[in-house]
Amino acid sequence: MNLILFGPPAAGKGTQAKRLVEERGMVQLSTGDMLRAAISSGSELGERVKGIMARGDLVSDDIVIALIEERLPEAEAAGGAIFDGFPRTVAQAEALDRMLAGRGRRIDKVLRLKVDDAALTARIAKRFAEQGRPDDNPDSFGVRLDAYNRNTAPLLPYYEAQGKLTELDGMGSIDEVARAIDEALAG
Ligand code: B4P
Repeated sequence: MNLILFGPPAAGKGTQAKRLVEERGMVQLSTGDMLRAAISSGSELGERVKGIMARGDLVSDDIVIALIEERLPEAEAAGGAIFDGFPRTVAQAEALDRMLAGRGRRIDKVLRLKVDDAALTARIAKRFAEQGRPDDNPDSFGVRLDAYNRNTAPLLPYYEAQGKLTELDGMGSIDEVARAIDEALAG
């Protein structure tokens, strides 16, 4: 199964993807994690994206599409992937469909975690206080939310038209959201 976890920044995509990896052995393809790994390694790619991410802006489509393409064989070998934080633009969604179709695959489900802005802001303020992630500062988080509303939310009709979209309440506890995801995957 190829699954997209969809939602605004801090909706819990990474949190839930990691649980699904542990419980179901699925492969998580998180462009955010891949970009942060590039920054930590001090690679040329990391240097290019560091400032963009710290500001809260989206990294260019070419970069994230190439990162995903590189990992698709691994996901295919494992029987599918959880796409976490990708796609974030219409161009990325179209590229993903093309890359999967080229391998005789497709996206099976898109699970949207719905969380209101006040709850997102509270989660990120907590993580910023605890971990100090550079893009969790209030200014950058505002930019991230704005990027979601302008570039990523317009993908919802794209997946709805394909009959793949399931809307889930992402406001509950991590365990409650996990149960809602498991029910959606069973259905
Ligand atoms: P990401 O790493 O993808 O995003 P994230 O904001 O961390 O969101 P996520 O939804 O995974 O939240 P999490 O589970 O961690 O992106 C970071 C940046 O990378 C982007 O701004 C952009 O610059 C770049 N980027 C990545 N992909 C890109 C792409 N495709 N195109 C262009 N640029 C890209 O949860 C957040 C917090 O909430 C955690 O502290 C967690 O413990 C807590 N939490 C989770 N669920 C909760 C719950 N149910 N209740 C209470 N707290 C909860």
